[in-house]
Amino acid sequence: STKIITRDNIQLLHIDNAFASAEISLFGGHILSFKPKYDGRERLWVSQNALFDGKKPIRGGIPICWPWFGGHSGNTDLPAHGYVRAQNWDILNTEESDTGTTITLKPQTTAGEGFEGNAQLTLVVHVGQQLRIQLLTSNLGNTPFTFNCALHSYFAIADIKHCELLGLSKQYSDKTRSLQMFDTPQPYCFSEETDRVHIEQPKTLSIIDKQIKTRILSSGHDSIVVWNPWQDKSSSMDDMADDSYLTMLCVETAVTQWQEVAPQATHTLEQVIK
Ligand code: TA6
Repeated sequence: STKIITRDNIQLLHIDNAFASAEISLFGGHILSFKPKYDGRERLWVSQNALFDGKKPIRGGIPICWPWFGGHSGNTDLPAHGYVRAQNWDILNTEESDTGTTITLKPQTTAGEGFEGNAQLTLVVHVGQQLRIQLLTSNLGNTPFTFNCALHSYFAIADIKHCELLGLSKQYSDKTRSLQMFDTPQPYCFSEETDRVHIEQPKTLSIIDKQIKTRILSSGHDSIVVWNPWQDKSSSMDDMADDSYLTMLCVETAVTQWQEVAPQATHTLEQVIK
């Protein structure tokens, strides 16, 4: 079943079926919750101080970064991670099947300052035993365009200090150390602010958190971004509590290197959460 509920200034689509429950904010096309029925464990993290004012991107869940990732390369006045996560989206279709519920959404416009392409953006969310998110970028024009995108997923964990990330092996670019390259640590544990772009395309990643495993399957990506703000940054962000960093970890399936889309072509970025 699906129903629309209102929270502050935002409409939330609540999905409940035999396999799982989920919640998607129509502001930002922003998944906020995914809870499989078999274990009842919430996979996603949303800040207790998140704003639902329909203006500021919600802190947590799965922000849709599009049509750029991070700061805009040409204009620092433009919003970080593009502009569709701060727009209202519309539901194009809702389908119930014997594997779950599929919701198709799109932003009210894909045009915005800082991007010239004639694009169509579609988010397809399948809520079943697993959560499957597909972000499709189509080129409706007759000239190619380049873009970035990311599924900037915030995972709920019991304790960042007893958590390990499996599946990355190449060097990464460290945003906390002037983008210098470092070897991926084995085991990959967390003890300080972490903001890393791993330019590699693992199909499967696992977060092991006090023996609880969350699996993340990716495709259509060229990078995996790993972020934990740690204590000082957590305290400095008005939509995070001082101790927020202890129970969240961002593992983002991303296209951070410029991706070209030819006329009439479609790029699909996919993340599956188990
Ligand atoms: O996850 C990587 C990152 O770009 C970090 O540098 C940090 O800024 C994070 O995204 C959150 O960005 P936001 O604009 O949502 O506060």
